[in-house]
Amino acid sequence: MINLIQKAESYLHRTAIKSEIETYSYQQLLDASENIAIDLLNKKADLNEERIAFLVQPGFSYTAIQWGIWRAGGIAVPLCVKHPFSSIAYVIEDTSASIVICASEFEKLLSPLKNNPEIRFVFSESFSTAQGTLPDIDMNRRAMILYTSGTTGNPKGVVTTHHNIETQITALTTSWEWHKDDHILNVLPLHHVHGIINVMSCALWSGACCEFLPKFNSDRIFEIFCKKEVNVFMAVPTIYYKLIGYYKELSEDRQKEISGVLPHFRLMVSGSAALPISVLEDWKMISGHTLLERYGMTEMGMAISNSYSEKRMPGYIGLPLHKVSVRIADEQNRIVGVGSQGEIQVKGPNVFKEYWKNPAATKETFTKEGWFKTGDIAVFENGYYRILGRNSVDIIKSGGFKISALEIEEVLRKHPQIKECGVVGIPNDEWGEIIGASLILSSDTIDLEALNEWLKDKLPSYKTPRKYIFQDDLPRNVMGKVTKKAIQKLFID
Ligand code: MCA
Ligand code: AMP
Repeated sequence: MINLIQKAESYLHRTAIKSEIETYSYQQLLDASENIAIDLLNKKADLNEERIAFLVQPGFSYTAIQWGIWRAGGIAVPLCVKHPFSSIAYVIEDTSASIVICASEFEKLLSPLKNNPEIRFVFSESFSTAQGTLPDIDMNRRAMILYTSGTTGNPKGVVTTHHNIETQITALTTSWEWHKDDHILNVLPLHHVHGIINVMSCALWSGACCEFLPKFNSDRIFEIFCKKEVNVFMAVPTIYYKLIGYYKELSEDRQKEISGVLPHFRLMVSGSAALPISVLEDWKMISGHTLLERYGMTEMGMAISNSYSEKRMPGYIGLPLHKVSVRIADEQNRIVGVGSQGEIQVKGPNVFKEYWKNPAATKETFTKEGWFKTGDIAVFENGYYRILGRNSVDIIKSGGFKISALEIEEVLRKHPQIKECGVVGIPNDEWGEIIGASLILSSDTIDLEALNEWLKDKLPSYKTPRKYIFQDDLPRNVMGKVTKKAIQKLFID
């Protein structure tokens, strides 16, 4: 039994989802998801963990499809609405999805897959209606696969069970005191934990309302805030940075109006990347809120959080959430003492089951004692955890998205005019980091506009380099290995 869905029975007439034009009750969500489940089953008794990929905009349809897949016994594989075909095809192929659900607006994008006899295509607007029985779902079954970049080239599928997901949800609903009268605005993409679990699923678990704004837009966000319905907001630091910049350009009257509304919010959260103190302070001036900063990862949901009701520590991520065990360890996986830096390692029912079809990577990421190695470096001091950085320079965080430098390098190397390259993250106030690429050309010059155009269908836009430098050779250490730190320095200088 999936408790998230079961719980909806007790909120039937409350509003579950709000989009710009419509509102939908929990009853409508249950009815639509049941209908979808029966259609997906197509007379089978159980999808038995078949992977069902879906490409729809955030909104009621997305939620009903996710629940429909789960109720039919399938694994939900949400696709990113902003990704180019190559990234979407990679996920569909890697998961061997048996069904692909797409909104008709994406029909053209997905048309090259249409002739694949292994895949059944369904339009999200046209599920058939039929009667049927739904299977009973064990909580230890696989529920979702989300793709995340790692220190190897291709993104990996992170598999979570229903039990993992429920633990991730309840850790937050209890710690942050979610309530059925809450109303959250969801501006985040729905192929990552932040938007799916922290925002959408926590709201639905609580009987609260989740309002969707599919395309990020500062003006629209403030407009919605000023309707005084929303009382909870969660976003990545880049979004707060953009909202602050937009607010500063507004007239004094409008600023007053907004700053009169925001203090009435119950909760405002930041995460997915380090929150700069300057952003925390500026947002406090505007909203009266000290943003609650928390720390998480696709593989484990949220692990560490500042307190909801007690003092929040700027620059710190707080303490472990309910049922989550955390330790700081050195490179030999030995616990280090208070005040010493090391890797954050995590254990608990929130931690994912496995990387999809990748037992070697799964094994590699856990210690012998079963601690998940996050790759994040932190210190425990003054009674709280503080993040210092990552143990790999090849992981970049930009706009809250995790990006593998190696994945971008692999693509760049395929360009006929590029002989060698080194990709790095460059610190940036707005994006956290922006991507820089150091190129060694096989020709005298390169047309960067044409290069960006060439990259368009090979990489999502947020994985595209924003700055380039050209070199005769990449900086190397005495062993001849390229040193990324030296490349980073070139961009910063
Ligand atoms: C876009 N642009 C960028 C970048 N992305 N420039 C530099 N670096 C980037 N990374 C530029 C574009 O080229 C364009 O420029 C302009 O910004 C607008 O592009 P667009 O794609 O429309 O961006 P946007 O819609 O404004 O998006 C910004 C965003 C987005 C809303 C901050 O990045 C976003 O939704 N981030 C959230 C990611 C997230 O949810 N992460 C959670 C994963 P021009 O105008 O010149 O053409 S992490 C997670 O789930 C874990 C568990 C956790 O802890 O939470
Ligand atoms: P992802 O793999 O996209 O789920 O991103 C997870 C990564 O985001 C973590 O491993 C951290 O590097 C980073 N992250 C999440 N929250 C924070 C935070 N509050 N401060 C610093 N980094 C964070």
